[in-house]
Amino acid sequence: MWQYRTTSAPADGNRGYRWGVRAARPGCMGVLGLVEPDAEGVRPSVRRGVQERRLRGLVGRLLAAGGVQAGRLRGVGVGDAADVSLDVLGRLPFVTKQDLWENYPDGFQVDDRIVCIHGSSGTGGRPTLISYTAHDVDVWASVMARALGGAGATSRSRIHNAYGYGLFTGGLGVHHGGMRLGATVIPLSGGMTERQVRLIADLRPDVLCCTPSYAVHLGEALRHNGVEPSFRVGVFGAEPWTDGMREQLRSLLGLTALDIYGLSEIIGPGVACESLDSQGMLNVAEDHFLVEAIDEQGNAVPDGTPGELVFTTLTKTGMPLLRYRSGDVATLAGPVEGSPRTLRRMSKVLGRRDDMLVVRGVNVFPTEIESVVLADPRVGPHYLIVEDRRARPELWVVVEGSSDGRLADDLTGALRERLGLTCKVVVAPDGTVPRTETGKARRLARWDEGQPPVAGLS
Ligand code: DLL
Repeated sequence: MWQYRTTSAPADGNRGYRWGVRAARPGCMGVLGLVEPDAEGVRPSVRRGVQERRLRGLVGRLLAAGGVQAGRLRGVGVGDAADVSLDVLGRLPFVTKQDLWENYPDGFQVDDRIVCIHGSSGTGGRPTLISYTAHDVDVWASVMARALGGAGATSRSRIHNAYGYGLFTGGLGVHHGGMRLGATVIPLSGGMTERQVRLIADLRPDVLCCTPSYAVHLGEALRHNGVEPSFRVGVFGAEPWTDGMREQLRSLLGLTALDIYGLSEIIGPGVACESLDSQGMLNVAEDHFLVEAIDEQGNAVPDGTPGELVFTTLTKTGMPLLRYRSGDVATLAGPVEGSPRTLRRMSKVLGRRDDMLVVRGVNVFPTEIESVVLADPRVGPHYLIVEDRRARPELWVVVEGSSDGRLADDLTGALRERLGLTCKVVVAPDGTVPRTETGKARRLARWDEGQPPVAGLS
């Protein structure tokens, strides 16, 4: 059990899925129709049948390709697709990031009709590369169109896309999905903020897509330049963020901030996304990406219990993965009762298995600290957690804010209450914490020796 202190055309040839973008009324941002009703809105028992058929299709493809995953399947006695069902999923072998590294660059590719490659630089700068067939890109466009549609985007939307374009999946993932929806995508990529401000002033886009940290940066730049934001909704992901930050984004940018989750290994953004009606959780595109949550021993945890997310790419053909351990910890839940969306949901990512800090025996996820820090209105959106490992392990939390003399003490108390741990809180002047011009925020630094990662620590 995790010990921490928070409370398109399917690959199996199934043509039953109708393609139907149901455009919402312009200006309507309430509970919207589904982009793919036959996928998002079917009875869970019907979907289960689709998943099982696709799981067999996947296992058949892997066995036929004869690669690493085929060897492992045979190792547990699976020699034929008919040997598997959803009921025995828990007995099938896992794939890990380590496996991908050991078979770098393309040892997990099982189809040579590759049309593009994406990836991430990942932990310690070791790249992970993922090959996509045209079919995979089609699946990606489809799940991203659903994600944007669920957030209220329509064919009349203008999507300001400030996720990075390139090897990173953020930019092109939103691009494919926005175009599939019939919306207008403005491909800004990250950085060159002055130009972004100018285009927001000129084009008045209604949907903002970027990392939450860049959204804050952009919001500050708009304010600085006296440009009124035009957004109604923001689809923010690629890094952890909390409900506290949701409020900050709302007040800075005047939008409803929704969370989007994904990882290159599985497809990129669009594995799961919050919709306006999903009550703070993210709908998992589980007809394409079967999801499990497991404990440290690899056993399934019940809904509502934090576990590591494991994904199986049911329909991918270029580099499909069976039971890929994401390292991301979240809880799972069924659909909102009575909702037209019948997909299973995941919570916001609570932390990463490998980011969990163990400080003097207490396990802490950085997101827990964020939710305490950002709940205090005296604190700005920029903060940095420093894990001081020089002698006696300490946690420093550097925030920006106007110190009224009590802020550091109040935060120390609130953090102690939440984490059961005394942190050293430093209130620093505006601009102390490094800003992200683009890409993912760095909110956690390790201090092993020498100079502190940010001024003001001793
Ligand atoms: O970050 C894909 C993505 C792009 C998702 C744009 C959402 C928006 P990678 O670069 O491979 O892919 O990084 C994947 O980022 O395993 C998580 O640890 C983290 N991550 C992604 N989305 C979220 C999120 C993209 N919404 C890794 N909340 C994942 C928390 C997230 N962490």
